[in-house]
Amino acid sequence: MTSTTRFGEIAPLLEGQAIEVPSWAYGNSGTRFKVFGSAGTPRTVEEKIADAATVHRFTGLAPLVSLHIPWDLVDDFAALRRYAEDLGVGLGTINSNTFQDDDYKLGALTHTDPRVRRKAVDHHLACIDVMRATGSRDLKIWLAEGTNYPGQGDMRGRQDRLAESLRTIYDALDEDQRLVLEYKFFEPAFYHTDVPDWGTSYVQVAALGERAMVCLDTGHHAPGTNIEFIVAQLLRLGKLGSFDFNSRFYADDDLIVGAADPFQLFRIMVEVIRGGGFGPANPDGQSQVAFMLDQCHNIEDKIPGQIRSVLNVQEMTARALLLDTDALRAAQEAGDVLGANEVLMDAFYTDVRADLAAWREERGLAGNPLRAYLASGYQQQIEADRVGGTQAGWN
Ligand code: PSV
Ligand code: MN
Ligand code: MN
Repeated sequence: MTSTTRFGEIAPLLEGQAIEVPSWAYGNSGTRFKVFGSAGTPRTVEEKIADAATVHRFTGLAPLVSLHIPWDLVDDFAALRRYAEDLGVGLGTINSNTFQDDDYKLGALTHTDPRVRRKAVDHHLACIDVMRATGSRDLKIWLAEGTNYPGQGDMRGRQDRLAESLRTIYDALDEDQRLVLEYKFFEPAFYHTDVPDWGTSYVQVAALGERAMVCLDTGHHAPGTNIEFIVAQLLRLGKLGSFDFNSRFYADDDLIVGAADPFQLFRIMVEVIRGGGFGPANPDGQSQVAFMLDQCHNIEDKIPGQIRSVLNVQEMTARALLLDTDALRAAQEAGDVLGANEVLMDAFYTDVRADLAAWREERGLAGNPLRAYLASGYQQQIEADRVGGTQAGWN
């Protein structure tokens, strides 16, 4: 069978693919050495959402925008939701932020001082109120907490306090809301981190209940980590809540997903599909796994960077869907080591770009969304309109 025939078979499965884009990807960002400004940077939350809606308009792949609080704090979140919906997108995951307040220098949800812990918990309760107004399903928690020196803190006591704080937050969620706990192996704490790995995140969310799950940020692992194994395990346990997709060469680089290692993204998508994490899981059509991006565009333009990112996810999803699972299973069961590997590599090496372009055109989208965006005049327009402003939020 030709790859085009096979593509025709998997094309319907691509239909509802939804990738959440992060509001902060549209702002200026950089390293601790320098943040380069870029023309046309959004001055308000509304402008970030308008840029995100533009990514969706050109790709049909990004119907939700994830917000970070307080970077995206506004007076009226219900009005912000209407504004987004008028532009054809919804508001997605709400990210809490306990990493930019002096009170949290030694911890937030884990702090020894009950006053600081209460303040951090209250911030999450405020985020849940935001979710009610925005219609968001997921509260995403990433904690910058840990210690820099052996002996500095009681690691075990910190786990206990974390569990207690998370319990209060989880109990405040509505029935249709979820909590996703993100892990990261180091940074900004360097000796120990309170939620460093999927195991710790799993232990903490498993204690909370069904609607608490793990968030896997692809950039948050040591070099050489087999991330697709973690994906398989979490799906097996029913605990993979969401992805923060990005690419890394060295640490938490936050580069365009699929740029550093498209093969890894393919392998991850193979396990997502194998584990039932792809496609609608609920009657409302929402997937159990939220496919978010968590990226920054330090030197490239933001909107084209986001367009490239969502296309990369779609491309590796299509290749993963092309995997001949019957042939793979037969080879695996026959102990045909190289045969099994060949089946997998055949799918990975299948060039789906022309098929995807045709698929887009059938849906009234441009075959090449990146070129279409660059030719649309939107970039020139925002560069002219947003002169002299300061960027929204803080990253
Ligand atoms: C932390 O490195 C992280 O991955 C978390 O998801 C934060 O919310 C995000 O980056 C901030 O850019
Ligand atoms: Mn992240
Ligand atoms: Mn990160």
